[in-house]
Amino acid sequence: MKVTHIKTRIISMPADNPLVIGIPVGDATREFVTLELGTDAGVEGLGLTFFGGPLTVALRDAVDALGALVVGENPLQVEAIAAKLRQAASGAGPGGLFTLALSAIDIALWDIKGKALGQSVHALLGGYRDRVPTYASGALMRQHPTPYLAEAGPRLVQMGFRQMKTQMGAEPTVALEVERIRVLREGIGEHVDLMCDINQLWTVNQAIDIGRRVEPYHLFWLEDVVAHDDYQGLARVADALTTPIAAGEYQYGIRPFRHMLEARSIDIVMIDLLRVGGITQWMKVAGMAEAFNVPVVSHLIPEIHVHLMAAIPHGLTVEYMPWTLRLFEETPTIVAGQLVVPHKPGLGLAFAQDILRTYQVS
Ligand code: SMN
Ligand code: MG
Repeated sequence: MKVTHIKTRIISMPADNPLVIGIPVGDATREFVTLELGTDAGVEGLGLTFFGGPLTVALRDAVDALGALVVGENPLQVEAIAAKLRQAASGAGPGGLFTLALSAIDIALWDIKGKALGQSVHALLGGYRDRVPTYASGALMRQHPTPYLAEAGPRLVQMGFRQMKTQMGAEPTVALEVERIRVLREGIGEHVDLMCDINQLWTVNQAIDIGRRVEPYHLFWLEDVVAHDDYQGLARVADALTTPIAAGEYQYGIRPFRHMLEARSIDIVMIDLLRVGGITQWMKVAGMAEAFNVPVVSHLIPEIHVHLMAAIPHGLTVEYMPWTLRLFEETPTIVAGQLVVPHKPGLGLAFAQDILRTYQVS
């Protein structure tokens, strides 16, 4: 089998989140680069990537340029293709646009592999379980005022979520930061898991101070409390708090995870499918985490991450950030707070052609 053609598109969609109710998005948009990789066997794989912001056009160009080098290759030889692309791109990796573009191709190759073999990607990667816990994300963000959280948290529980994530890092005082967590915990009760993301906004001392003050509300994890590459600083926070510390979404490639794990910076590894380099690299980090006895969680793109998190024995939960759902005809359902793993060959996804037609800008 050989790759015969590639097609990329830039999709610009309204920046909404179906879990956010009562807050208009205005005219904000979110950009995605989609990839369709065709083969001489008639099997087609799909991939996607983003994080381009104003560089989305450059990201699409990068996928096109790398994709052109994949034409003629055997799509089942995923590592060989990645090695060829790395070498061709010279020093343009391991971070940034090169890796984001490589990820789209890697994802499409795994989709092809699954379809060609008649197996789901989840089965090819390990097939550990059929359902994975999931948590509501993006609905309780730091720009939403505390009274909104008091309404939105219980609403997510009514929708069936048993886990949800909020954010801190933008309130003017420590007391107001803590108040957000107190109000949310009171609203959702004791038996719902509550995570909190700081997105690198605190110093080590702030993280220890505020982290200690919110310990009575037993957060499921505190995420990215300080700069993503301050491994020693993160380790100080992790030592000082009982609350598990999660990080990893900002890391490019696999090697930074080695340093985080060696420094004992984190209690939970969060892997971003696009920044790590696609499915192939995601699984390597998951293996590294397992060797350190540290659980794994995913970042964004729940439709694809469901396969990966269901393949490994030490996955905690899939982030249900519903940004990409509308790109696809059908996405995994949630039953009793768990995502159901699709059993169709490959990723079990098909781009929604009407959405592509409506929102394609290039
Ligand atoms: C996040 C990061 C990037 C885009 C959206 C949301 C956030 C998360 O850090 O963990 O969901
Ligand atoms: Mg995060």
